[in-house]
Amino acid sequence: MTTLRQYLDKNRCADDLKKLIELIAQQAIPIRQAFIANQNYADTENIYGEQQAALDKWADIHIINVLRDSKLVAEIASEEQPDIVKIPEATSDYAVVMDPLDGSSLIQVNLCVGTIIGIYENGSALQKGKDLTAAMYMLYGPMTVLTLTIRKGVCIFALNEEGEYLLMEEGVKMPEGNLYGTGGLKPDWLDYHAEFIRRIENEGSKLRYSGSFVADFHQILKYGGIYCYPAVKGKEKGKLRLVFEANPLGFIAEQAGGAITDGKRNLLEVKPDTPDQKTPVYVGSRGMIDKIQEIVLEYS
Ligand code: AHM
Ligand code: MG
Repeated sequence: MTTLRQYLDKNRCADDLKKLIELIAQQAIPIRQAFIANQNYADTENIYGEQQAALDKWADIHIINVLRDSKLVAEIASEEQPDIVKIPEATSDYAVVMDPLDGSSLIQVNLCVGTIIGIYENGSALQKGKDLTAAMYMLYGPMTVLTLTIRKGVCIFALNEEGEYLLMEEGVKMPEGNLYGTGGLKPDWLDYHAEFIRRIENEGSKLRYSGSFVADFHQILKYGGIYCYPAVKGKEKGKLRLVFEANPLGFIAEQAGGAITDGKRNLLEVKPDTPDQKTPVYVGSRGMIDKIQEIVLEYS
């Protein structure tokens, strides 16, 4: 079977990028081991006013330390940090954007959560999603799975007992499926979103929503459909963050033939102003994205 190293070599991945991807992917092992000791909530909130899980903080500090020691990364923008972390002693100029532990409300119920990563060249974390050099996520489910793109399509690896990632699928294509998940309380949905959900339900779409974006995205990647975290009354920007969550997963979606939008525009074209910028998110199969954009137009 092809290992992660063999895949990166075969695809002529630059040396430092290869080291960086492998280094990050390996952190799935200590992060998984930290689940038992970090089950509870910490007594702190992140800058979004969300209570931090102990594992959120543990994974955040762990990955930042590993990246700092590697000297491969000049800047890190993390969902759990108030500011961009600068590493002046770095010898490479990659920038990493990350959600160290996405889906943290599910840690205590042992449902699937993951680590989301985007990698840019040229030292800056505040770039458009379409300019990502690589995007990946590790999913801590029954298996530890790595989904990766280095701008050459999407592939999925699984971690074996020897700590080696083995290629399970290459050239992953997101089908036109019928799964959907949506965040936001129903009474707070805006009219266009309610209409979209009504239409796709009438057309046979089936609800699948766990509360972990990365896990919900993974099943959309495999089976097709749409994941939504919409604008809602009183929260016109929704909940999810453009830089740490939407862009890496949207980039993977696009590499697999899917798309991402805020309802009006391709999110990968949006230049972030600040690391903590929020955005409504619709990500999934091409046909679903076309449909929500048509409905938004009808209602505007
Ligand atoms: P997190 O990064 O702190 O886990 O927050 C983001 C999560 C997403 O993974 C998930 O889709 C969403 O928040 C769930 O929110 P809600 O509980 O409002 O449905
Ligand atoms: Mg998150």
